[in-house]
Amino acid sequence: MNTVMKSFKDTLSSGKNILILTGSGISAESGVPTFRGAGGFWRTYQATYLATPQAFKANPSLVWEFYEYRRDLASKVQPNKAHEAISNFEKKLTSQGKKVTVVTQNVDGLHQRAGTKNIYELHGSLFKTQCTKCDNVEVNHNVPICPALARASLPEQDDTSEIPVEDLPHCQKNSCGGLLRPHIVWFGENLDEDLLNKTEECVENCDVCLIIGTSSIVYPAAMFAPRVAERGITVAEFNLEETAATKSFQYHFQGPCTVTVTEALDI
Ligand code: BV8
Ligand code: ZN
Repeated sequence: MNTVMKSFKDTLSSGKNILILTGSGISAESGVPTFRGAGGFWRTYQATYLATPQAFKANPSLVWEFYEYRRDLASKVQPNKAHEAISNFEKKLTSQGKKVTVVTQNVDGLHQRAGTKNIYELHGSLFKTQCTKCDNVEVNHNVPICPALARASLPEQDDTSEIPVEDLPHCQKNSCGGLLRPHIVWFGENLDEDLLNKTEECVENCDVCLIIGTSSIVYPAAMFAPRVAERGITVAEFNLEETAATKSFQYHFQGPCTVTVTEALDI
């Protein structure tokens, strides 16, 4: 093991309150495209357009096709060694009376399927819906979520969808009948206040921080790890390449996170 990794692991071994921040890069080796990679959603399908309240208002069927495609994909892939390493690390440290918190930007649910318990999904979940009329939020793992979306595929460049709005998922709570939307934070939407407060508390109290598989471009998620570093706390970045935030961190471990994270958490 190289001396830099050894020195990080020594620091990690004395940590009692570990914050682990993750982005889409941690799910890449499971087969979930990242937002900026070659097959990324954004480059090809303008997710920055589709992941907005404006797009949903203008064309709810197109946005639902985009999300059903991702629900189908996420339900078919498996957590990878990096997700598993984090889950095993949490179990081990918790048994020693220490605390591990995962704060993820991901909406694919792979951390939870790998067994992670203490997790905040900053940007929501592909497997939760919220009602546009009564705001009811529900877990929904049905794939397809409704018959009309059974053949959802990534929408082509032309922004059309033949699915009539009445065939999209609607609220079953009481007799509401409101149109459902994915329980996802879209661009231009605020994050959940309670989740933000809990994340801020971790940022202020953690004694070691890992930031894994994120380009640190999207705010406010991108500001947490630099805030930890400003407190003089050790932050280690795990990424295939340097990012916008690398210069703020004490450690940068380059490579696929199934290798680097697995090694780092094996303490
Ligand atoms: C907000 C859910 C207050 C959706 C997501 C103009 C108008 C309005 C807002 C803004 C504006 N300009 C800027 C903003 C703020 C905006 C923002 O940050 N925009 C960006 C584009 C600059 N933020 C917001 O709008 C947020 N809300 O600010 O509210 C407000 C309100 C009104 C007006 C102003 C402000 C809400 C942001 C949440 C958006 N929702 N997700 C969905 O999933 O469909 S964001 C989504 O993209 C992800 O959740 C994630 O956060 C982000 C993608 O980033 P990454 O996860 O980092 O993925 P990426 O592909 O970029 O990078 C992958 C990394 O992994 C790479 O570095 C790669 O090298 C690495 N990697 C790849 N493979 C591996 C690997 N590393 C290791 N191993 C590997 N194998
Ligand atoms: Zn409702």
